[in-house]
This record gives sequence, structure tokens and C-alpha cells, in this order.
Amino acid sequence: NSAQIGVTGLAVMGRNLARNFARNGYAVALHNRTAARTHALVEEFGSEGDFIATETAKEFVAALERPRRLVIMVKAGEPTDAVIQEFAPLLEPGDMIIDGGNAHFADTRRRERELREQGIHFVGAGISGGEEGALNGPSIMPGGPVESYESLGPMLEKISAKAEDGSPCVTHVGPDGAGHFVKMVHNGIEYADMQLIGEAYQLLRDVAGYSPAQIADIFRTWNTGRLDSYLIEITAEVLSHVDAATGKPFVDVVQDQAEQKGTGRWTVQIALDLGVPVSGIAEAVFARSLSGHSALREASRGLAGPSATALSESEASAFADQVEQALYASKIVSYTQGFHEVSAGSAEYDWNIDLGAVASIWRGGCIIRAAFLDRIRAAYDARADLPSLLSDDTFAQEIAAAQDDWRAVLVSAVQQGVPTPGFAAALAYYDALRAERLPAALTQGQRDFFGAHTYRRTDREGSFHTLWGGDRSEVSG
Ligand code: NBP
Repeated sequence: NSAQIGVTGLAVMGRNLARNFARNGYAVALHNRTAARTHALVEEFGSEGDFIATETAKEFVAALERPRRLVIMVKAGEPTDAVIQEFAPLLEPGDMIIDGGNAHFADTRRRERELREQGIHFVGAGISGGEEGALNGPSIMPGGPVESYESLGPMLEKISAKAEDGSPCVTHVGPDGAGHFVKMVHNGIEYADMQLIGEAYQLLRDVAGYSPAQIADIFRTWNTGRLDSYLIEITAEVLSHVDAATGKPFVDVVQDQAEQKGTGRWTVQIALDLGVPVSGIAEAVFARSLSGHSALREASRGLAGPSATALSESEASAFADQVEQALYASKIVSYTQGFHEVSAGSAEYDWNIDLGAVASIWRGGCIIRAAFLDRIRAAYDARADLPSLLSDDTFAQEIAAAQDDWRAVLVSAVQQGVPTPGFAAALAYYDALRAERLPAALTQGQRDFFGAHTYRRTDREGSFHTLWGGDRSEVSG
């Protein structure tokens, strides 16, 4: 029993995570339902470090030093429960089960509660960065009991990505499901980022008239500025790629129907439950869903509307600069909404999540990694109780500087019939927040009219009802 860590579930993620631990000097016990995967790993990569291949659950558990640290990297959902049921009876109080899969945080809360009764520490850990990240350094979002982080933390810090200042992209996010909750919102923000980038691309293509290769160059330029991020970088790669079979831009031969695995949808579902307006993330999820409705789209092709007309060369270049402003402003709004959801989840479940620390561990390793996150970290570090990212002076000033262009881009999009739900939702959110008065007053009047739901007044305490069907006098509600 000499392995410091064990990994069960050796598909792409588990296998790379196991190799990452081994390359960092840890002895790693290996296990997989189908033993062939275990042996294949040792055969191919055995020279990278100290692996202990095991075939049965008993052998696996016996190979681990105490307290045992057992990482589960299987398909999220029922397989995770099946694996827990297989291993939990073999464990002792103080041992740790770390679930690195994409679990729903409510499942993580349930599992943590059940295992706590047995004295087992259950750590739901969000892991982002895909295959490459798992091998070379992911961003890790562990929840669970804080005691477990004392011995687990240093190991995770070693295998995690490092931000530019050298700090590890891992922190104890909070109790029970906090880590998986934060991973969920990370993915929601990722959906929004991708949608906004998609809209920028579409505008540069249809309104500015640029080719995919030209747009790739524009994204490369943007990637040297404040939009510097992994997603912008890979966007340029995808846009400049040419399909070998046809010689056409790759982006023109791929079916325009986006798929999703569910974490974006969860982010929106939970936001609805918590009452948090994440309109940008919701539009991104809906945009993917709309793209997949091929019959509906086919049936709607003949509907009336303008088609975009390309700009002159000099106009196009000026327009591209405006799109950069619109993209950046919309991005600030979608992160504002995502951090609001993290803060609301933290309040609801008593997680006491440090928002600056969350921004900090997203700076490297994960899909939304970006220079921008360092500034979000700085905003929360300067003021932990910041009501919203938009209340931070720097972000507010940047939006102030961007907003004319942001509006101009949306005017062009609307006039030329280019759908920009992400940009538009972001601007509507911004304008709604800064509005002196919202039509919610009228909504309250309507609700009172048809349902006697009552309203509050601006000038007096209490709740009131107007006798709409009678003499329209006001009574206390
Ligand atoms: P998969 O999600 O494809 O899962 C395959 C693994 O689950 C195999 O090891 C398989 O064993 C095991 N498994 C299944 Br399926 N049912 C099982 C059961 N009833 N009992 C025991 N083992 C079972 O692997 P992945 O793509 O490596 O992802 C692993 C986790 O990491 C998932 O939760 C995923 O959501 C998450 N994640 C993935 C990525 C990514 O980029 N792929 C990124 C971040 C997080 P077998 O070999 O015997 O079939």
C-alpha cells in the first residue's frame, strides 16, 4: 500500500490525470472497470512514473496509503454512484473520494452527505481544460470538507495549471457541492463566451464582408489585446483551417448545428431557481438549441427580412474595431451575470465562496482562461463585497468607453438582419440595470388588476390594492 493517490476510470480524462500525478512524482494506483484500459496505460506510459496497476476494487483500495485518496473519473451520473457503491464499503473513516467528473452539484451534495455518515470525505472537484489540461495542468475546483484539502490541496496544486504569476489554478472552493457548482457556472460562461465570439464572427463575415481567413487575422490581433484568451486563440485556428477534401474554409463545410452536453443548461436552470438573471448565458444555450431545429429553420427560410450588404474596405475596418468593443462589453456583462450566480449559490447554500479566488483559478488551465480574469480577481480582491462587476470602476469605465460602438454594432445587426442575441441581451441587461425606472411598475399594476396581487408605493410603506372593478379607490393590501 504505497500509492499516494488512485485513479479509477481511465478513459481520456482519467488516464491523463493519472499520468499528470505520476509525472509530478506521485505513486498512482490505477483501476478501471474494464481492466484492459489499465494495462494499456501502463504499457504505453509506464515509463513516465510510478504506476500500480490493479484489477479489482479490493486490490485498488489495498494499494493506497492511508488516508486513502481515490479519484473517480467515470461518466457522470449513475456510473459515479455505481463506483461509489463499489468502493465505499472498502474504505475507512478519514479516507477521501474525489469525484473529478462533471457531476451536478445537487448529486455532489447528496453523495457528500451520505458518505459523511460513514466518515468518508467526499470531494466533488470540477476539472476544466479537457484532455490536454488533465495531462499538463487543469484548473481544479474542489469542494467538500475543508480538512480534506489539507492533504489533498498540495497534490492538486502540484498537478494544476499555473497562472502567469505562478499561482496554482486550484483552491478549496467551499463545502459539499461548491466546487461542482462553480464548475457548472464556468461552463455556462464558456457557452456565453463562445456565443459572443460566434456573433462577432458572423458580423465580420456578413456585415463587414471579410473572409474566414481575414477574420482569423482579426481575432489574432484581438488576442494581443484585452480579449487575450484561449477561446479567441482557438477561434483564429478554426477560422484559418482549410478543409482538405474540398479546399473550402473548414467553417463552411461543418453543419451549423451546435450540440451541448448539459452544463450550460444546468447553469440556466439553477439561475432560474435562484432568481439570477443570466440572460447572456441563457441566450447562448437557446442559440445552440435553435441551431439544431433543422426542420423549423428549413420551414422559416422564406420569411421576410433584409440581407446583409458588405461594407467598403475602410468602413469594414472601422466596423471591426466597433465589433471588438461590442464583444468586450458583452463579455464583461456575461461574467457579471456568471459571478452573480456564483454569489447567489454561495449565499443559498452557505458556501462562503471567495469570488476573487474563483476568478484567480480560472486564469489558467480552463477553457475560459483569459488575461481578463486577472482583472476580475483584482476587482474582487479590492472589494470582496462588490455588488456586481459593473460596480467596479475600471469595468464601468471600459463599458462607458465601449457603449457607443456596442450600440452602433447592434443597430447594424438589426438593420441588416444578423441575429445577435448575446450582444443584445447583454446590452439590455446593462441598460435595465442603469435605468431610473423600469416598466416593472406597470407589470405590478397589471398583476394587481387581474389578480389582486397588490403593489408597493414609492412614497409610503405597506402594500396596496386598487379596487379596479369598483370605484378604483385604493385600499391596504
Ligand atoms: P467518459 O465520460 O466517456 O466515461 C468513461 C469511463 O467511465 C470509462 O472509464 C468507463 O469504464 C467508466 N464507466 C462507465 Br461509462 N460506466 C461505469 C460503471 N457503471 N462503473 C464503472 N465505470 C464506468 O470519460 P471521460 O471523457 O474521460 O470523462 C470522465 C469524466 O470527466 C466525465 O464525468 C466527464 O464529464 C468529465 N470531464 C470530461 C472532460 C472532457 O474533455 N472529456 C472535461 C472535463 C470533465 P469502461 O472503460 O469499463 O467502459
